[in-house]
Amino acid sequence: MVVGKMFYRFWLPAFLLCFVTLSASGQSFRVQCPSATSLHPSANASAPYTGPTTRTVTIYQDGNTSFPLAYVDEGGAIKCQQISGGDGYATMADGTQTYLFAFGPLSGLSDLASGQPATQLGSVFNVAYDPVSAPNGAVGLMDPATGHVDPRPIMDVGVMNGNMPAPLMAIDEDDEFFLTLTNVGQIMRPDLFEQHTVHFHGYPNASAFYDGVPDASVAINIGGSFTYYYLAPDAGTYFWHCHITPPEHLQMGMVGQLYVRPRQNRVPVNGGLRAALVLQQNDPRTASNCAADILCSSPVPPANTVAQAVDPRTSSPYKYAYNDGDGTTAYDVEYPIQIHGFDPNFHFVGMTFNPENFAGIKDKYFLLNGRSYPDTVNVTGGNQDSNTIGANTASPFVGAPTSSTAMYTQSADGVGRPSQPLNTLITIPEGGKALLRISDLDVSEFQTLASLGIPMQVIAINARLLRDQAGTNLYYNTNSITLGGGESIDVILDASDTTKYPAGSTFYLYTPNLDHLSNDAENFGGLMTEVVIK
Ligand SMILES: [Cu+2]
Repeated sequence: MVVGKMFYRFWLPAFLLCFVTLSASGQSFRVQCPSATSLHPSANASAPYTGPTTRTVTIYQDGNTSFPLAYVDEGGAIKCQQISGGDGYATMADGTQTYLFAFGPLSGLSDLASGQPATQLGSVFNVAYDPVSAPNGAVGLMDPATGHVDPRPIMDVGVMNGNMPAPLMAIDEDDEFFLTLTNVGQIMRPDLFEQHTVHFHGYPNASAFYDGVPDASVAINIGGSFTYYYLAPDAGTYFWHCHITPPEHLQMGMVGQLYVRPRQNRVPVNGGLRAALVLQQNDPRTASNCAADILCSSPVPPANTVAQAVDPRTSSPYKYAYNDGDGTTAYDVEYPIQIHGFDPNFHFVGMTFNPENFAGIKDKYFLLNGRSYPDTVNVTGGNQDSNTIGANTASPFVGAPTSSTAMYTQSADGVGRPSQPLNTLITIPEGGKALLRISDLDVSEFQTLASLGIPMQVIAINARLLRDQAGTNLYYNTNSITLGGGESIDVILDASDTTKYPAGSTFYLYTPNLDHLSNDAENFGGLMTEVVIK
């Protein structure tokens, strides 16, 4: 058969065009959030915890030889989240716009805009984002079965939409967490071909693939997606960050918060907390011999008969920071607080095309959840306390609520949005307790945070309950804590004495490093926030 010139002139380019169109139609952006796994036959399963269940699945070798595999089911659910890696801007408390290398939300947008974790159940995640009908769904999702996404909405939402800190993540112990990172590129730095990763700091990761350390694993290129998988480990306050050129990508803003709620939260009312902890210690998957292993995360208290109860302030069963077995880490409200610092000169150079002075990093903005005082206490679209989105009800994309005094940053479409969605206004119900999940990802400075008036009870450091091997609590009261980058501390502010801490009173969390109580040249601000009893 003779192939005529016409073939080359018309059909070959047409064929190549089809090929290019197919490749460009989003095949490189994918998302993964299965509706069922062996461990969680139903994506939304999260039953009260009364002990482990042993299950058996049949697995196949060579396609035909089958044998049973037994495993322990401790409950939990499948949780999913999608994030972008790229760039954006944040506005500092003195009004200065600062360039970021940053992660942005591609799911859970509505929850994030109201200060909530953006981590979702499969039933919420697997519905394509719509400002009204699915404000927490996955952006661009075309087909949950294949994970096919449309790249256009991904780019529309993801480009220049970095958040500081990065999108908040929270999972429950025993959850399976599918986290998709999509690299949308850095439009302000087209000379860069920066990869990004997710490093879940402190996660006992058996697989380098999901650890995000590029030297030992994979990194995500511009135009690509990768789904990280975690089986939620021991409860505690962790954090996450990009692991590409860490001093640069961390200083520039690729840092986020991540905490794991304990299995003990799922003990039904009247169920024994200590009994649940004993069951946990007998779980063959996470068993640790606490008599011999100093790394045992939650030694069982010697004797205790505390049962799960209903918290009169929230009318819900008590929540706990850890699997304590004795109820001592119960709290009414929780606030994730991430400490960070920005060097505006480094950020300016990071936006331009000049070499960065790594050894010369000198922070001038001292940040709690990406903001300095007084912006730390400004509420954007809502907050954890009210759990309402306020003026942002229709969509985080509608724009800035007119009632808010919080700093906003103009996005690529000209609309102002909070790129620092988390406030740090601690609101404690009268007679209640607040859990502060404090993490620090500052690159260059140690930071001290002090509490005036309400003592800080330190219950855990680096996601480990302070308890000796005999089960004795080693919690201590202090008025200040000091952290370096890469550390976390869990603190309970106990305002249960209503004589000392009556409704209507205000207290302060601030740094006694007095030069850190400033916003660059502005001599009032920095690492400070307010605690309000109401
Ligand atoms: Cu990065």
